[in-house]
Amino acid sequence: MIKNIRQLVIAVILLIFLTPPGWSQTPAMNEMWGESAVSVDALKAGRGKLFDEGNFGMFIHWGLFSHLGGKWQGKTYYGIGEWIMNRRMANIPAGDYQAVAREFNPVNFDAREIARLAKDAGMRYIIITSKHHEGFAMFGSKADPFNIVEATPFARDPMKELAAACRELGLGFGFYYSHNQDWTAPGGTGGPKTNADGTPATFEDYFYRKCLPQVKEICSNYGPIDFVWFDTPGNMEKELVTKLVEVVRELQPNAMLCSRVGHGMGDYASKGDMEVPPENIPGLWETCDTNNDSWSYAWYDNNFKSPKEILNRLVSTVARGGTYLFNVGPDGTGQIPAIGAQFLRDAGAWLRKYPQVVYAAGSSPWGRAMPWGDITTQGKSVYLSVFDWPRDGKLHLPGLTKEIVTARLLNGSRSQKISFEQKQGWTIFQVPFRPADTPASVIELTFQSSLQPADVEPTPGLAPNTETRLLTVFAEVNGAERKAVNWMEKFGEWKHVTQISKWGEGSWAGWTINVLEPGYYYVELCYKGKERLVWNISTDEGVVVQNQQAATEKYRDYPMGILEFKTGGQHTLRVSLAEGDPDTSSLESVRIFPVR
Ligand code: JFZ
Repeated sequence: MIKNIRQLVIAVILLIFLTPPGWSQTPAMNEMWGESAVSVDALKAGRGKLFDEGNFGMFIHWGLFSHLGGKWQGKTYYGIGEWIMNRRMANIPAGDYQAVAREFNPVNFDAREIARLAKDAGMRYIIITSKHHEGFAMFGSKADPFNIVEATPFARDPMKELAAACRELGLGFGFYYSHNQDWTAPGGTGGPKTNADGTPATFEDYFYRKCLPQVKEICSNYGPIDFVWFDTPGNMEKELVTKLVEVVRELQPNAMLCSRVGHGMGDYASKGDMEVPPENIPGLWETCDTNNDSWSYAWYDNNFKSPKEILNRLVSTVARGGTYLFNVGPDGTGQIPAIGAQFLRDAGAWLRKYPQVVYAAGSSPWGRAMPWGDITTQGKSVYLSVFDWPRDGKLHLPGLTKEIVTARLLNGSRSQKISFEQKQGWTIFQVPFRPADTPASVIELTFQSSLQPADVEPTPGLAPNTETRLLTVFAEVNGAERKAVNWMEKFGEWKHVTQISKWGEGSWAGWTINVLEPGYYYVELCYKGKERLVWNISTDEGVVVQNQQAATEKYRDYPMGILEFKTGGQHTLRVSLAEGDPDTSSLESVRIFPVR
């Protein structure tokens, strides 16, 4: 009992400590982060074509924090670099932080080079931090002297240069602006509580003296812009958010607002950071992701996503119906780290060969990713982007019920016809043993008319030559609780999963799968929990796999045993907790792969 109270107290302290200003860990979290769904009014209003069809943009986090690069007074702080000022990172007093501006001189900044990189990567627009939570304006501001033109030896307005460079190359352009959090402006959320003269500062002081005038500046001084990306609205009042929206609408009628402006007022939904959602989502939405772990430059962070991973995430985001905003972090000299830049160019080289897979492409009629890659559509064509090429000459596609007119393996402008057979609800393509291209090969299928979700039987398949993962998002749940959970891996690096816990008497999670070939399969469960757990997996054929394995507080795949499917065709599979704490035992997915 005492132990439990102690744990409760520790949990409450941790929760308070770990909740960033302007964020909330309550059930209203999605609303706080401005994730609420939005309609497609923007398209009707004539905005948003670039967003809707471009599908791929460059995000840039650049500010004073880039000069610090994850280090303060000789010590490295791991996590998202732009939060280094925060009390859970280096805890830098506002005055000390402001003094950093005197050292900030990004002489290697070359707007044309950055715009050229975005273009070469196949991105269609750039959205850059004009002011992040630190409160430092990366543009010349009359409203507040803490800006790059006035407070640094650099004394140039790099936003003018970047806006011009984007225009020159035909790229769209937009600004990120932290409207609620401002850690150096008196009255800003997370900022000093008193003005310079010692009088108490209110949020309105910050809003009317700095935020609103600066938003007018970014909407007036850089020509027509395509985006204003407000962030972390927190508890900001609707009246104030409305004022910002009105200013943007008046000064930049074609600019798209992301939902993080707050109060459901955006043109499109911004989904949780750093993730591609597992299921198709209707409407206009974007997922933002970063090229390494941090958003802003950090000296140690060279965990760059490979060209293959960039493309896989991009294609999957488009296949889910979204737009991919991919971030780079220039360093304190203004340069984008070379490895990240090269990987982007490599990804762009592939996109130039297969533009139809991404630009203006439609979502996958299957509604979820395939084990080998993902599917996008364009008119009467369907594109299978195969990132994990089969080794046995067979590519398996489950559930297609419409007649294929042609099937071709593309390689740039060349293509070769491939044959296929259809059985038990599967289409099996005969493909060369070697992939046609890297990091992904593309197969184009054409149909008499465009392929619709109604032309696909959505039951996931279990193919004999690849692993299949059954996610709890898609499970039928009986007597247990399914919920989406988020946590920080490093500080500010969010991970998101859907899990099933709170197992009651007789509760289970179930899936229907279409098994092409009967036989033996290894089955693993991905879960977290405490001590040792016993899970039970059973099929409609009466096959049972029950086993005990360890558990840790991190999700991990644990081998359970061999599962036999005695016959092919549709089967159901159920997972239940046989022994262990029903509350903390959390199932994330089931992994099945053939023995042979
Ligand atoms: C915010 C910022 O605090 C961060 O520094 C970065 O700019 C990022 C793009 O946006 O952080 C968030 C905001 C929302 C979520 C996660 C991190 N979210 O909805 O999961």
